[in-house]
Amino acid sequence: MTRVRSIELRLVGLPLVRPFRTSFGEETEKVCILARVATDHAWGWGECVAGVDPGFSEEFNEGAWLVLRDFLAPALFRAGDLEPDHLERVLAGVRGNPMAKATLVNAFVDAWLRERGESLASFLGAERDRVACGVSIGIASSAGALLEQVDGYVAEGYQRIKLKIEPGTDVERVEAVRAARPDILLSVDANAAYSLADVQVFRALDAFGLLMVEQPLHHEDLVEHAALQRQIRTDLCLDESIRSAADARAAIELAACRIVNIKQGRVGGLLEAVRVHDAGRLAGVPVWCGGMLETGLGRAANLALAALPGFTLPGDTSASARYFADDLTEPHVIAPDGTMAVPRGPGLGVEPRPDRLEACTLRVERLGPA
Ligand code: OSB
Ligand code: MG
Repeated sequence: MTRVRSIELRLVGLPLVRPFRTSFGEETEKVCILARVATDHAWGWGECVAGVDPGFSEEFNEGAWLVLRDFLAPALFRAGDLEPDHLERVLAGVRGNPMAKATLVNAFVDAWLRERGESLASFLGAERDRVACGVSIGIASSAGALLEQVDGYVAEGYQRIKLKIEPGTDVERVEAVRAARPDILLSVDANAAYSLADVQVFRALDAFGLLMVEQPLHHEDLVEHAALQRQIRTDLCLDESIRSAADARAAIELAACRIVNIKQGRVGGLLEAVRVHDAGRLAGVPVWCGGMLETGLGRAANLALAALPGFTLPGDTSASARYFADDLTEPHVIAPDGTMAVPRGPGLGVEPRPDRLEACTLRVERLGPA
């Protein structure tokens, strides 16, 4: 049993190496909340995957900060002695808000594992010590600029390239990349920018041998995704639509997708992420580890998760250099074969570098028992 003694919330900002544009917005800087949970014998870190605005989901940094400070942290303090198994019940008095919840679930699990000297990967049930990596490329200013980025990432070894798409340039961009790179594993991510009236776009994309089309339609509409899946050959993958293992089971049951993107932060943390993985595995549905442009802290959690046996497709688990010139942690690096090492030390197995953490900090608030 382990008691939470104090929690420090910290807003950090790190410039991205290049702007990341999706169908729902553009980011030039990664700004996110980190929670550091102190137990009697350890610290644990959790990174919140919410962004500056509620563009990807309803959650956003300033809202998540209040939910953490005024509801979730007090619930953890009131709970007293805890095991990882108790966490979600303790936080269940807050409806929704999976990204805020994930921050504390992951931070507590990290501290609890550090106290015991066990790695996160081993705790979650990882079976690999390296994971296959892909990369997600934002919407580029031109087809030429996109091809240049694709060439760079393929040269670095990335095993799968994902292109962000939006209405208007979708088919021509995919066609250009496919013509230049006939043999790569290629997928697209629409971030819910389309409707069922756009079925001809997805029929056209069927010609390019894509590994998958990620989240084409509205995040709340599983039935429409099932209707689209029936009309195209390419496998659909859901991201925004899957906020829990229950959502994953519903999507699979409805045949709304044939692949699931698991982002631990989007589903309420690492424990629920394992249940989504288990639901996929039981149904024979491949899963892969998504990303939210996390710093090296959040990416360490993703790497541990991606080492579970059901993660059979390369994830958006890219190297630090793909995001930041100077990461918060020691950099995660990609090997020429397109794999990255799963951290093996206690807990997350990585820490923020103190000087870098200070330099990136925008705000800190310390919380304790009432
Ligand atoms: O939809 O997968 C997405 C980043 C931010 C928000 C949503 C998404 C993404 C990515 C990048 O595609 C994944 C990564 O490299 O972290
Ligand atoms: Mg996505």
